[in-house]
Amino acid sequence: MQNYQAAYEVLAEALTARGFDLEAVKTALKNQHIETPSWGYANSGTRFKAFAWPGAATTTQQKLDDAAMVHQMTGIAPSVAVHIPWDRPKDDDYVGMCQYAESRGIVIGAVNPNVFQDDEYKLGSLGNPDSGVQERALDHILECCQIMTKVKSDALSLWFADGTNYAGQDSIRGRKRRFEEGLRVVYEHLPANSRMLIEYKFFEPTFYTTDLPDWGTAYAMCLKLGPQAQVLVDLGHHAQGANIEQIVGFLLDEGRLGGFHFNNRKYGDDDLIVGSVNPYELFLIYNELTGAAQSSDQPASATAQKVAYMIDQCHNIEGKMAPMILSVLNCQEAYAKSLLVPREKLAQAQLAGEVLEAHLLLNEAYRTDVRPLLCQVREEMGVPVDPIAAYRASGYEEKIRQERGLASASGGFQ
Ligand code: PSV
Ligand code: MN
Repeated sequence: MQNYQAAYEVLAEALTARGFDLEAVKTALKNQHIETPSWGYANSGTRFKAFAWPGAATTTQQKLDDAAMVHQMTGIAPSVAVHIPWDRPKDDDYVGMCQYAESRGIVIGAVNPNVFQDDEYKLGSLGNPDSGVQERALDHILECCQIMTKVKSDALSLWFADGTNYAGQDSIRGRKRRFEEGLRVVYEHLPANSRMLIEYKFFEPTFYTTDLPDWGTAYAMCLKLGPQAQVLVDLGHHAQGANIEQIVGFLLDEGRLGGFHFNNRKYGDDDLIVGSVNPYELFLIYNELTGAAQSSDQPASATAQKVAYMIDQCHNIEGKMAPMILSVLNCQEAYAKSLLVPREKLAQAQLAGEVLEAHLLLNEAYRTDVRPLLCQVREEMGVPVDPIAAYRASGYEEKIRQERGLASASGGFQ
């Protein structure tokens, strides 16, 4: 899309005629932020095989370098989530890690504790029947609360692999109570002005019960904990056919939508490129968010403006950097389309019971080719008009292949 100007002029005229404030739309797009995950730059894959990608990051410095490059190409990915201990720095120099990120033009975002990879966690972490293991998990999460302060993060992002595989394996109510107690202690240790994001997942790695299986359970926990606890929606963590935009709308209206892990799925927790399977769903999710942000409804509007937009992907065969850039761009495109929903007209059609008209109005926005608009926005932001082409032409991929080679393991910050 190098010669996009003529198409942009036509689109700009059409949007202005439809009553949109083009400058406001462009400003919103320039302020969009999508956080990328440090682990998305390393080798990962399925439980059957993780195919090593030449040049994939192994150290946290490399992951931060890669995240900085994604930001350089897109202009809207200024932060990176870290996973502890995958990103644990040498001598626990978290301040140094934070400074390194800043020197690369990005900041550290959500801190993700890991209470699922060690042998002790075979029967769970906070939900484990063994109080010693519960304590160990708690200690690690509390350490992550301290790390948040060192890396200037305001989000503790919690996901638990806890659950059971067999009926009778453990007490369902007992595990619930252990979770309530553990999360309560974590909540008390949250740094001031920070949030705890509780991510749910309906199955995997456990297959009979999962302790936090759905948004309702996560929401109930948040209600018990307090206002600093909010729900994190990972797009791959629902049963087939679940209406995610409805979950988003509900949580926004309750002031409890904290953040997203964007990815896409066809069957299970597939962790594919955002928007690659169901771009319409992505648009409908953004439509809820933008509709709430633009409304005067509280707490929905304020909540929508503080949502942490994060990617959680696992690339196995498609490369690392270019797919990450594509995910960021797909979020940008969905957001742009959601900004083109005529909110007042839509509300009128809804109130009048004009079912087809309301549906058509929404779909008109979805069908708008916003690519020339996004090119113009990128031009004005001083980033490449075609970020993937620019990345390919940059020589970065060749450079990291040469410097890093082919590695399957992943280390921390050296
Ligand atoms: C679990 O499937 C998950 O979505 C959680 O967010 C983890 O932190 C992440 O994937 C990485 O394993
Ligand atoms: Mn996730």
